[in-house]
Amino acid sequence: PIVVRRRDYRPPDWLVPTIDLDFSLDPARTIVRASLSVTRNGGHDRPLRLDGDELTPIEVKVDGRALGPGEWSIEQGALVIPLPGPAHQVETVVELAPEQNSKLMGLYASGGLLCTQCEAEGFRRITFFPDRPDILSRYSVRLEADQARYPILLSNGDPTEQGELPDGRHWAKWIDPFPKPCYLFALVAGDLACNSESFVTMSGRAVKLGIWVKEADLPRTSHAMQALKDSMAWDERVYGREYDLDVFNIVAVADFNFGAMENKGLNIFNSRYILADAETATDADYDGVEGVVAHEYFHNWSGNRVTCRDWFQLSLKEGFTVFRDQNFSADMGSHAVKRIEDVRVLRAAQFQEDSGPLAHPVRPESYMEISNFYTATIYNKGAELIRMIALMLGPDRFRAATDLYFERHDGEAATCEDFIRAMEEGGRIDLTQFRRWYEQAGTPRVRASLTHDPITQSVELVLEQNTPPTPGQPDKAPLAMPLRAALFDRHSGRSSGETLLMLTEEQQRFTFNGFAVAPVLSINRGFSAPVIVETSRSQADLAFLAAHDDDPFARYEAMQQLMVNALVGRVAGQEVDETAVIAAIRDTVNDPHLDSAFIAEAIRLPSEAYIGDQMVQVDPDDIHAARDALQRRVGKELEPLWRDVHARTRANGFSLSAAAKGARKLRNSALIYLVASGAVDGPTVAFSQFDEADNMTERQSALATLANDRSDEREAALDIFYNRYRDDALTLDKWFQTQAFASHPDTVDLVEELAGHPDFTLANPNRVRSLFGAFAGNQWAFHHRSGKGYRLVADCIIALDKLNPQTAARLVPPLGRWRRFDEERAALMRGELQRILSQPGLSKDVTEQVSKSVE
Ligand code: B3K
Ligand code: ZN
Repeated sequence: PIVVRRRDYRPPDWLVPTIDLDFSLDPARTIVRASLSVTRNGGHDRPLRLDGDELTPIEVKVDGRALGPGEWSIEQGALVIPLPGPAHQVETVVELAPEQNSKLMGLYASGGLLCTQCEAEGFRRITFFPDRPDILSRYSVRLEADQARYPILLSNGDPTEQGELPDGRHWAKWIDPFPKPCYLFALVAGDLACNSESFVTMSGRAVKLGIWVKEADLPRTSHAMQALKDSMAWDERVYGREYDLDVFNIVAVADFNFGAMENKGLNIFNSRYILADAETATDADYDGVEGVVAHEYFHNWSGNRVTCRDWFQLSLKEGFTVFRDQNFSADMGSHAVKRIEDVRVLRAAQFQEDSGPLAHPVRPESYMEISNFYTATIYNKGAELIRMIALMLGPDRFRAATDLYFERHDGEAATCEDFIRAMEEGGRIDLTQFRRWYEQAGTPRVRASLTHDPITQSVELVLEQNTPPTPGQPDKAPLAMPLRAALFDRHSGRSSGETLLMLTEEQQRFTFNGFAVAPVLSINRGFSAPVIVETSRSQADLAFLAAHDDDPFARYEAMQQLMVNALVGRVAGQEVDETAVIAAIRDTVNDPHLDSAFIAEAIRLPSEAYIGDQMVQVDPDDIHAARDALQRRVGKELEPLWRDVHARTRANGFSLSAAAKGARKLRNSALIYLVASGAVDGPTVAFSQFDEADNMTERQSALATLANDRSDEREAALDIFYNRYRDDALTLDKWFQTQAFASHPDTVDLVEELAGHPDFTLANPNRVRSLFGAFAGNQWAFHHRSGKGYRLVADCIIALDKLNPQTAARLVPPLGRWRRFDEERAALMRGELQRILSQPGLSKDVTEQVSKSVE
């Protein structure tokens, strides 16, 4: 495959100020007529080149005249037409078969609907067009379809006209006044019902909001609607950004390659991020709906009004928009818990990516397939970079800087460099060194050591940073990072206040005076920089912070570090004092000043994967055994506490209040420990919770707890769950996912069985992720020493690649982490990668991920 490089960017040869599209829709045979006004950009004589993917032109016209076969050509799928003048009108006609489109890119059919997905390069599967984000065009779209089958016809912008036609067909016209890149084009046709409400913007304009779903799903749309209104109000209040069209529509579809898509005025969503009710959605699902609705809405400014010049700038819109949605969700709920969750995701997904063969900078230098770069690095690390800038600037200067960015680049296709410059000018700061964060891959490690001098009553903090090499980047330069720090008096339990340390050198010393006794260091509070901090704080100091730190993230972190030390010690066969861990857990649960959601986060043992990340070589079996043993011990020694917490957090009726959500979270932690304790009634308590729950949070977590061990209750609960939800795809996904993620000795065999289950299908990405995505993230099961887990995932990748390469490629990274495992496992993993690579006709998507991973 061809490698695309950032440094090769050239402005487009031809611009397309306007495009008229006419769709005659039909699942088997859709006719697309496009009329483009094209203008030559600069003095050159290069032909017009319109990208195409699996398209054959039925007709090509220039300025109204049909061209003969010799007057155009097809090169690598693209339609190439030499044109004489500075401006022309080009018309093409193509035919599509949406029902045959299993890639879910371009125009496709999903559950009786016709819908589109264009980002990144799907528009070229719909019509011939210069498919790059720096071509901004005004769209006018006419849709025509069978009225009975497709009564609703939607596209971007505002609806203008509609009418009926003979033969039961009808049509509608949509005009989008805002010039946009083609990746934001969308259409939907189908039999949809609408949850319709209105929002009045800050300047007093009424916007008609519509959430379109299958009729039966209407009752499950109210949370998404509330989230949409809250996001609109939040963006006005926090960023001064107002919505700009008269309508804002969202459509939920069942078959979707990722979460959702921010098409201008017509967001299309994976239904799992729209539909929610107490019967089927967990609290995490509710939060997911709120976060993704907000994310896509916020793209209207960070992405649509200001878009990306090229795909190397993807984090310009994604990192910034993730940062915005994270802060929105924090404002809607708990800042402390949201930060903990976001850091957990960053560490689990981005730190792993950054330490493996697929590591890449936030602004990559090259790609084979851009779809492979919708990564945790672009999204989550990108968001962390914005967070650091916002921290360095403070709220007022950050707001001045984003105002400048939006004003300066409104209507443009911008770059990360444009963004940084706006931050510098609007925020009055020099980001010269900070820019390295965009160029350099890899997670920096910061060593912090504190020495106390009782004579001068001072402490010296030495910070040393280094970033390990990543593919193609052997040498790393020091980064500029803001580290929030505080020193605590170990007797009073109070700190002398927080300071922001700017680490810019490889090694830096900071001196603090007025400490008669050595203080306890709290550093990277709030996870102010996305780095790994290594301190050699004792278990006693960590326990102190776990009890006294006034930064909730730091407090959580101290708990995690305490537990990690105990677990890594166990794996290494060392005698580590675990009483500090047990005491810290007990004290945290009993602390009356802490809210339940925070307590639940803080007392949770780190995941097996996270423990593995702390070790030079991952031993999945030993890690599993160590975590299991510690969990059992905590369960046993505090058994009365878990019984008490489990009983007292039982709710009287369902509510989505923060307190109720927190209580459910804590209740589930208590259940996990209670069952882990080995108490004989563990499975019955879990089964009762499963059976009596009036909400999915408690039901699914009880099921997940039961799924870990052999018991009659396990089998009964799985059967009940299946029979109750077999007709609801999103909930049935949970049935697959819970089993694939279970810490059960037979998981690998069970996953094989489930892959043959009549309800399993490769055609639906949610189902694939529920089974194979969850399984590949289940460290103990996936890395079964037989290698069977690797084989199952590789089989899935090979089969899925023929249907849906994008989703297939997303399953590759877990196999690519072979360097972190013992020789036998590494050989088995590489063997599977090689087997995948030897398949004939492998997609560009999978080829890129596998070839980078196998070396
Ligand atoms: N921008 C889309 C992601 C498109 C992914 C294409 N492979 C959703 C989002 O980030 O909001
Ligand atoms: Zn996004």
